[in-house]
Amino acid sequence: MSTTASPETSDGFGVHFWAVPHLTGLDFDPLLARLLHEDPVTRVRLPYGEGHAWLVTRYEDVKFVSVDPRFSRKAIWGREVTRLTPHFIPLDGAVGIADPPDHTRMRRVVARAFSARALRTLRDHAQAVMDGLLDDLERHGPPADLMALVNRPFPLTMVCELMGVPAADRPRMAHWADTILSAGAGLEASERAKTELEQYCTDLIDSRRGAHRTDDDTLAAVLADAVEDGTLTAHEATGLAVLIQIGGTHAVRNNSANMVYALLTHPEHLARLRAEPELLPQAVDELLRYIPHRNAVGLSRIALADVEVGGVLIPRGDAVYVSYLTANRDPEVFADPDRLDFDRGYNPHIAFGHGPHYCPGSTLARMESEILLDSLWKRFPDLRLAVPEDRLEWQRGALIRGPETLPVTW
Ligand code: FLV
Ligand code: FLV
Repeated sequence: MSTTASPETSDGFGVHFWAVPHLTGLDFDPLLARLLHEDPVTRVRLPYGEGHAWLVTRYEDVKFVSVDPRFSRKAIWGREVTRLTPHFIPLDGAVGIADPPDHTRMRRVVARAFSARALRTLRDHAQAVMDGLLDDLERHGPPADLMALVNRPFPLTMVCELMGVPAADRPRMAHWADTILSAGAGLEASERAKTELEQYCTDLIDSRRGAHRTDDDTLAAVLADAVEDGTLTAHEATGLAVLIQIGGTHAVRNNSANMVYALLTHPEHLARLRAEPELLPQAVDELLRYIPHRNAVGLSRIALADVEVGGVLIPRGDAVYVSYLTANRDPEVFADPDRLDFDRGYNPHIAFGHGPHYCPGSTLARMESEILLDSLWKRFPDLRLAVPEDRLEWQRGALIRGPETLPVTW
């Protein structure tokens, strides 16, 4: 067995030890890039958990694994699959680790709240929230940390209003989301945050149960109704709420900050977008494709049978990860994949995942990023970084990548 410590060497049995590096900016993980081109179905070992897991990186193979029912999310529960974090994120039985038909039943409950139609009615409100935050930014004056003043509060406010989390509880919500979605907070702090958020969501949903509610269209009320009528167990409702809150708070904050950073550091793209605002939806989709959203990989699946993927036999019982990041850079699907190209006509990216676990909040996330990018430069046409690019600090131990702060001036 090799004893070299390089993160890019395998152990002699074809298992790559993935000592996830501290990446800055929008740099693409070099190991991931190499695997996509040289070893597209391979095995990796991550810092926590046990043993190794398969890693699938090509677009078509990633889609295949994401939809084939022979790869189960449910079967990872209780297994110490090699992973990026000391703790395991979803609650037991939560939607992220459920398979159809239970999974379908859980998703159906929240689908209406996230439908394009429901979100169209939220759009005016979202714009008003953004305008209020930009008022605050203007009052603060330059230089200002966009992360603290805009990118954090905007998605936090939106998902909390959707769920029915009162304003006074939102700082705690942000803390829980950041602590749970981190590999650096330590096992104890992460587990405590999980327990506290679980209790909070249980109480929030409970508070909506059986009440004679009028005019309560919050997601907490929808979940409470589903518990009342027997569609969901109380624990399933809580598990859904927890994943929606942490994703809606933390992932959108970071991803949208990376979009702002991408535009601030690609002046030609920014100029183009400002000259042709109708490009915005297409530009947001290209940014979603291009931005390396996360470090390493998130949740695995277990092969319930021997399955061949990309010409490699994955034995029954083995854990399998997919990388949506590499799929989005696959040259078989995307011409010149490492280029940010707002004119990309064909862009079937899978930044929100694929198959049954496709992000239920994708429409909300897209809308938030569109409003953010549209409003920011309309209001502050000279917005620019307040420090040199190489002085920006990037979050350490992150699952979802993003800047620590985003100091801007105008
Ligand atoms: O919700 C999940 C998620 C969100 C995200 O923004 C990035 C991810 O990698 C994930 C994930 O892996 C699993 C989720 O349930
Ligand atoms: O990033 C992860 C993640 C994000 C999320 O919003 C929900 C999740 O369950 C997860 C997860 O399980 C693992 C991640 O790395």
